[in-house]
Amino acid sequence: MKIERFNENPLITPADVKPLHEGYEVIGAFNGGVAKYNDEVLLLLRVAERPISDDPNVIKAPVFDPRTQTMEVLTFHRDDPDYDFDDPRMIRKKDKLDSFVYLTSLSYIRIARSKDGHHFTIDEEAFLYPFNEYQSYGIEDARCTQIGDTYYINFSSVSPMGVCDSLVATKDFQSYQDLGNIFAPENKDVLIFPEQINGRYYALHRPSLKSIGNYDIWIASSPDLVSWGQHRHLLGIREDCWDSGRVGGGLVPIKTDEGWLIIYHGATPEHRYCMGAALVDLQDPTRVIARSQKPIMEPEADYEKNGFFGDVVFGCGGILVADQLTMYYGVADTSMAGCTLSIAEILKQLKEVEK
Ligand code: MAN
Repeated sequence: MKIERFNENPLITPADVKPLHEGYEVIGAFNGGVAKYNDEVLLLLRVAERPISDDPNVIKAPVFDPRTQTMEVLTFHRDDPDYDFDDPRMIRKKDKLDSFVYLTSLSYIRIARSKDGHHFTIDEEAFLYPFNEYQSYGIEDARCTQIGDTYYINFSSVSPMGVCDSLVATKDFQSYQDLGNIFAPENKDVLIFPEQINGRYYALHRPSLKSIGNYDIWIASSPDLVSWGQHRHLLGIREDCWDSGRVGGGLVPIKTDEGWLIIYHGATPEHRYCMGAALVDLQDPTRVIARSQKPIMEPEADYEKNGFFGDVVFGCGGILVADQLTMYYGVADTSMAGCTLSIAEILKQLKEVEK
């Protein structure tokens, strides 16, 4: 697969973003959903801010209270025997290592704007900042689907109640209408299809299962984008494969003559994140036609392999012009990068699998 990474990569790094909070540092500007708005490309950046700690033995956890609009900062010591600090993203209880009790940063969504798709200016203010009790640990990983002149933006809302997926609608990227939580915890990587299919809206989603089952991609449909049902399993993890640990939707599904092209991320249990592709039926998107054996993109560049959480390419959106897809993707849970791919080539690779 021929991928042209932008020469300017990484396009946006934490150093380009001024923290909103005094005494905080920006440690991530990544996993940005993508919109084409008027003559600009917008990236809905996930900005992660962390309280500065001058003592390496002290780890801090920010928690936002949306009712009082105040931030509380909890302090932990690395030598505390009850807690595990091995994963820099979170603080876990030693007796419950499969989940976290606190995150070490708080994320929110800030917009980066560009006329040429390569050089971005970052808004001074947040676009989506935690606004309810489901978001006291932050708002993460926005995806954006344009339907008519409305942009539907969904994202992870994180709190002690879990990670759910929430939806807002905007027409101007200044104000938004809150449409509530569309998928209950734990669910991530929701991607709303850009048009109705046989009178219903469709979305990919990724429940994260604890007792039985895997981190697989499901598909649901809705009459109104708010109530989702008719859930079906769509794409599972594959043993001994690059996507053996977890899979989740990446870009808004792309309509092609051969079917809806699903560009998704897959990771190993060791958390190496690649991008892959699948094709589902145009009339019945619950039917999988083909799926790539090999990833279409792997972490190779230095900025993809090294960072806050290395070995991650995480596509969240793209802009399509004729056959050329410009994909914007988060790298190493740190920065944003861009690349171009050919849709025809992706389809060709998928067809080779069918044979
Ligand atoms: C995972 C990672 C983190 C994220 C939490 C909560 O641990 O994706 O980056 O903050 O989940 O969503």
